[in-house]
Parts: sequence; C-alpha cells; structure tokens
Amino acid sequence: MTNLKSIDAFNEAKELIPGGVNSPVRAFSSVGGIPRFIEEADGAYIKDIDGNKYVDYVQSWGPLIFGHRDEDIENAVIDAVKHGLSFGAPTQIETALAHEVTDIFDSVEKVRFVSSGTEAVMSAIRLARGFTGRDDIVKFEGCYHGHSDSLLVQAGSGLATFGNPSSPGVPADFTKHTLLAIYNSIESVKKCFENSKDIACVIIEPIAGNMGLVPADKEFLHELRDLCTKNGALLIFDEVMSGFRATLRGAESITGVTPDLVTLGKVIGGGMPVGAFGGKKEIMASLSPEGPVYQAGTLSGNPIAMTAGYTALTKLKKNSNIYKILEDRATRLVNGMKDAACENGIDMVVDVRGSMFGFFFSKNGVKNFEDAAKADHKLFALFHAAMLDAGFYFACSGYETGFISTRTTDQMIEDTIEASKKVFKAIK
Ligand code: KE4
Repeated sequence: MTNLKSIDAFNEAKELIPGGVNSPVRAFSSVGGIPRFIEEADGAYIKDIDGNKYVDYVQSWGPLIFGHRDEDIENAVIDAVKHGLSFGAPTQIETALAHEVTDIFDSVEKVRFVSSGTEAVMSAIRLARGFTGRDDIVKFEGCYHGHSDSLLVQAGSGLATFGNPSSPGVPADFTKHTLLAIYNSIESVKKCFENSKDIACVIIEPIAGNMGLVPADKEFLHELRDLCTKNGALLIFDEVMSGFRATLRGAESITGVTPDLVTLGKVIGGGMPVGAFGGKKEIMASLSPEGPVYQAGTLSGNPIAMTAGYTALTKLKKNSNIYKILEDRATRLVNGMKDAACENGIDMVVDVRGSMFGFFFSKNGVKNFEDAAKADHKLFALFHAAMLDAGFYFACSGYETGFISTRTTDQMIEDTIEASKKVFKAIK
C-alpha cells in the first residue's frame, strides 16, 4: 500500500490550511503517519487518492450509520438540490425534521436546528444560563462538547473547582464560570454544587465517546438528575455523537433519566452539516424570537441538510431493529480483536453501545478520563498504522470511538479480526 499522493496532497494542503486539515484530529497527530486524502466512498468503504480501499470504522466521525452514499439519502438530496440550495427563510422540511426529532426523543418538545454540534452545545449553554439566570456550568473531564470558549477548559487548582482555559485564545474570564467534575463520580459533582450556588446547568455525554467509549453508570446518571433537580440546575445530555447511534430514542430511553435539554448532531444531518438542541417547551420558549435568549444562523435549517437528516431519521424509525443487529456485529468485532490481543499477551478492554464500539489497551476497566489516559496509547498508534496498511480505517486517536454502519458486513468483521491477529503478533 503506497500513499505517495496523500503525502504530496498533505504537503500542499499544509501550505494553505493550518496543519493541512480543517479539523485537528484529521491530521493523525496522535498516531503519526500521513492522513489519507479521500477520493470517494461507497457503502462501508472509503478509497484514498492512491487508490487504497479501506473498511471505514470512522464514518465521518459518526454521521453515516447507513454507510457512504446511502441511496435513499443521496436521491433525496439530488431532488432537493433542484429546488434551490438555501433560502434564509422557513421551509416545511425544517418542520418535518423537527417532528421526527420530537417524536423520537421523549424529552424534546421543541427543537432548534443549527449547523454543527459545537453550535448546538454553545446555544444550549446560553439558553440554560438565560433560562435560570445563573452563570456557572459544570462539565466533566474527558467529555468533549465542541470548541466554544467556555467549554475549552482544563482542571484548575483541582477538580470540582473553576477551570482554566485549555487553549490559548480563550481568556481566563471565559472559563471562570466552568467547573470541572470527574465522570462517574457523583461526589465530585456534589463538590461543584458546594463551591457554587450559581450553577445554570450540568452538561454530560451520557455515553461518552471523546475519551474513548466510556458510558456513564446508570446509577450515576440518576443521582446526577436528582442533584440537578434539587439545586435548580438544568441537566444537558450532549448526544451529538451517541444520538441515533447507541439507540434510536437516546440515552434517556436506556437509562430512564430525562434531561432538560439534549444536543444532537452527526446522524441528524445524514452526513450534511446539522446540529440541534431541544427540550421542554417552557425552556425553549426563552429562545429568540419567542424569548430574550439570542441565537441565530444563516444556514440553520438549510433545506438540503434538513432533507438528508429527515431521510436518515425516517429510515431509522422504519428500521429500528438495526440497533440490535449493529450491536451484535460491533460486539463480535471487539471481542474477536480482544481474543487476538489476548493470544499475543496484550491487555485490552472493550465496550459497545449499539453501533458504537471502543477499546483500550489496558488491563483495567475505564470509568473516567484518568483511567483512559493510563491506557497504552503508543500501542494504539502502532495498531492504528498497521490496521490502516491492512485496509482497515480506525479513528486516528485512542480517545475516539468506532462505528459500525448497516453496510459493514459480517465478512468485513471477520476480515478485520483476522487482520488484527497478524497485527497484534507484529506489534506485541
Ligand atoms: P461538531 O462541532 O464537531 O459538529 O460537534 C462537536 C461535538 C459536540 N459534542 C460531542 C459529544 C461531540 O462528539 C462533538 C464532535 N465530535 C468529534 C469527534 N470526537 C468530531 C470530530 C472532529 O472534531 O473533527
């Protein structure tokens, strides 16, 4: 497998685009090597500009649950394009997608569409602050909610205290209202509520996918719900990644915990740029133009993106049996790779939630970011490079999550496991 064209393309891109990419993780910085420049994709495969074909377990970081070039989504988009790309005026397809989201998510009575997950989370935080009249927010170490300023924060003097910026360009003032807690630790959240009586919301990925796949304990989420209710803070489930991926009706349907607001993205756009945030009518009523909390976007509710999302969600509703099928396939994949690792003396822990899968090269289970950081990420980099050369495209970071699509066949799963046997033998 050669990647000479990707090398040239990457060098050319780096002349004009910072790091040669439009989103940092794509640069392969944490695994090394050259990012593959993709020419086209179809079904479960992507093909790079050197003509190498890969089974795709990234699927654009989650959106493509029906694989690349799903016929229904593609045809719907092609038809929609013939009516115009964008109007900056209301269209009925926005209402149609809103109907699907509110029908699927019991906690969502009203929804606002935006163009990215970052925008959805940033807007939901502002709404929570406007609705409660409070300024402070709580997030969890290891959860990623996009790149809005108040969420680019790292632990300050200690956890459960106010955070410091995790990126230059974010003034300390912009993170002094953000408290950091430890995932799956209700004690750390209680400490946050002791340290601040001005908490507007707690935001969490109920099924975390940005420190690797680390689902929150059900009991913890119930305690978190009770704590927020008791303290008058809103609970926000960030399901930009897990939404429509772990199950159809969201983490609330698995855990029995009802959030006050939900943020969505990825699958909801069917591969096109869509984010969304929604919740109870009384909270959403605070949003402009109905209420005073301002939020806007030129391409929010773009009719082509709405069409792709609507086609994806209606297809998911008609085929909700796929989650069990995809979960079984994902389970076979990670268990097969774990057996292969074990045969070569490599410690590996795995997890699956619907079509999402994750693994760490670690002897111990992973319950929070500290645990995730203790895994062997150097070994992950070797695994990633070797599997890529074998034709299997995994997320280029040990802190990401993998995805199975409806086009990922049993044979592909078996082939991946077989390839991993050779790889583990080579890298142990
Ligand atoms: P976007 O702004 O990238 O659409 O969404 C931000 C976001 C918000 N919330 C959660 C739970 C997310 O996972 C994300 C984005 N996920 C990353 C993957 N880890 C996107 C990949 C990237 O940054 O390029």
